[in-house]
Amino acid sequence: MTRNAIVVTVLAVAGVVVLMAGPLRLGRGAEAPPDSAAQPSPARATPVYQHRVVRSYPHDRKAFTQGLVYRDGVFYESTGLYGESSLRKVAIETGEVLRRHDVEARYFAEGLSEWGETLVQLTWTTGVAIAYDRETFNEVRRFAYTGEGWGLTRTDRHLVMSDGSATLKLLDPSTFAQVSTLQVRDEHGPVTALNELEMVRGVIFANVWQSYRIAMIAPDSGTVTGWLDLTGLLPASERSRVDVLNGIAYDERGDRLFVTGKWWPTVFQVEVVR
Ligand SMILES: [Ca+2]
Repeated sequence: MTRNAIVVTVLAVAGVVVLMAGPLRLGRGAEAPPDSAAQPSPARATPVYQHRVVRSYPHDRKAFTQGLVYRDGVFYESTGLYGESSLRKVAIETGEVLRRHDVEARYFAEGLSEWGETLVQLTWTTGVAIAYDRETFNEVRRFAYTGEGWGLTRTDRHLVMSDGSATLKLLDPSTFAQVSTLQVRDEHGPVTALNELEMVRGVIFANVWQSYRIAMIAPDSGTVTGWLDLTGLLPASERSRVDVLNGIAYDERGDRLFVTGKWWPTVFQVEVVR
């Protein structure tokens, strides 16, 4: 066989193989699932977790809750509205107010976080954060911030402040200077109306204003890694004369997650059902 004859033979065999393989490939393609690996994959849907109520505790119906913190067996609570704003120390089991400081009537108190031996309270649009001694509620100092202050929590190094947008601000706790920001988003884009905050085992929980949802936010990227759906948490019989869900506290040692709302009669201990 000449060299040319070998080449022709090889090409002919290859052609037959291609002809045979053609229909075979088409057949296999038709059987493949619609979203095969060859297609660009859509953004993954963020998981939505349900909740289970573990226990219920009484809550002051006159508390327009803006911030809730757990520490050493009690709640610390910030309540809003002009002329009604307060800082409170509250017994969990009974809802009894153990200590109360009334905030000046020109301030609408907002988010609350602990830092060291102090409690730090925001005042919505007035750009003033007030630090109190946690034991005595005596004012220790004031900080200035720009923009609105809604929710407040902390990491190991920073305070984390929401302002109703999709941006969380990381603040230097000794000066309130803005260190960086976190853009919170899920697969649909920015997640706005972030309100009360709580750090829960390294994840920032943020309840979304006027909804029954809590976004679970990765603190390094701002990505919402899960949604906690609290729909139906407040029984229908308790929904009169209440405002929205607002208030998240976490007992790290007891692994207890607490949520409540503005003027709600109840603080719920809830479990995330995964
Ligand atoms: Ca909180």
